[in-house]
Amino acid sequence: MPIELELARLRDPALRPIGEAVARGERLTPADGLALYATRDLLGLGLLADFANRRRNGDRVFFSANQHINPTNVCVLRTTCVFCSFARTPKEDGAYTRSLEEVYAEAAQATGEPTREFHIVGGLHPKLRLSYYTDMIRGLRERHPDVHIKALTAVEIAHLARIEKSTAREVLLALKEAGLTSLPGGGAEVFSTAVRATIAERKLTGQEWLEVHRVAHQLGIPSNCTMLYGHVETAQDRIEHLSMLRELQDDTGGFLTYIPLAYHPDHNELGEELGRVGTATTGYEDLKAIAVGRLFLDNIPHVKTHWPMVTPFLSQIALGFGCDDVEGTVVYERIYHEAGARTEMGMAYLDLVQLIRGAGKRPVERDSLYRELRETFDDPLPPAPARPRGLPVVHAA
Ligand code: V47
Repeated sequence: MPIELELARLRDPALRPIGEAVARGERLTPADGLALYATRDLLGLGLLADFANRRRNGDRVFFSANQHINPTNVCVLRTTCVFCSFARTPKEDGAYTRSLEEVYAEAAQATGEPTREFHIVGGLHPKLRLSYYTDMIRGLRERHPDVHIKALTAVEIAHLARIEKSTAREVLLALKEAGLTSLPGGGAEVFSTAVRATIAERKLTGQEWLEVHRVAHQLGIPSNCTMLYGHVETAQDRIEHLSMLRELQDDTGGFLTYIPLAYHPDHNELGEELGRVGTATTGYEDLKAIAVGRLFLDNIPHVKTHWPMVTPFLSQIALGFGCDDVEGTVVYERIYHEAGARTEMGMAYLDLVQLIRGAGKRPVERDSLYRELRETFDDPLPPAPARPRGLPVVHAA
């Protein structure tokens, strides 16, 4: 049945011409993007984004059975990335660096579970070499041959290239050879030089982040992309960021999904400075971030809602605001929980299925490359992943 866009339901006159462009399948301009951010007609914005999403994905919503693993929180940018609550200096309380055996022990939770992806990101450790990561990937592949490995943000890739006095291309080739499937989208934050100078001084520049992803795509490594919103950035900064992602995607087609990341202000310097401790983004902002992403990024196939950050409740509503993908089972989430997220550490497989169904959508289990694995959930389901509640054993760096 063809889907219809009821333009008469738009209350904001500024949305009308944009709605007509969306109905015709035309690309939105930066001025359109700014108007989308400016509108107070949240339901009108959602209507447009839902239309764009349904045209592409119907009522299907993807999810994956994944496990997040963070091998170290020691980070050379500890004092300059002021929005991050996860990083530690080597001697700071709570600093940890896993041995490979500890990583394998954490990953062993996947045995007998329907895990399809390890999502591995961490700090920029001053001493860990590329071989630590290639050995880790090989070891995980040997132990879990069916599990894809999505590992290391562009920032970590660039850091390893510096440590090895090599290039991002060489690092990516070595990781691919070891068994890497794809790159996660973290570290993008907001590309604006002024914003980076405030929140992430000394982190690689936006252009450098994009270049690592360009090279990955050229090497046949697909990746995700993100934008960290809800701190000091303006609507103009956000649209410039999205425009740069869209431009790279026009060139390479290598981005699989876009994930807007809601800034969490607890236990970090920026939150204190902004007087925002205990005050995360609002549901209104979160839904706008999803909807504008869906409408502006017309060439990125998927838009994912990250339930650990915005709550499963809001993620379910986001499925009606342009989102076709939900973060997976996760198992143990550290980065946002350090920053004050009050959600569970992980979500059971069946709960994800129910979350999606409860929004009137059709759940589709996927792998890291968005190959469809399972659409029927009425037969006996695989066992739900365990939900660890305590902190796993760590040793100081
Ligand atoms: O780059 C750090 C963000 C990112 C905070 O590719 C924070 O599927 C909010 O890469 N408040 C890392 N955000 C996470 C990441 C990711 C997450 C989900 C899915 C995917 C994917 C990738 O976490 C960092 C940064 O942008 N972050 N600190 C904070 N206080």
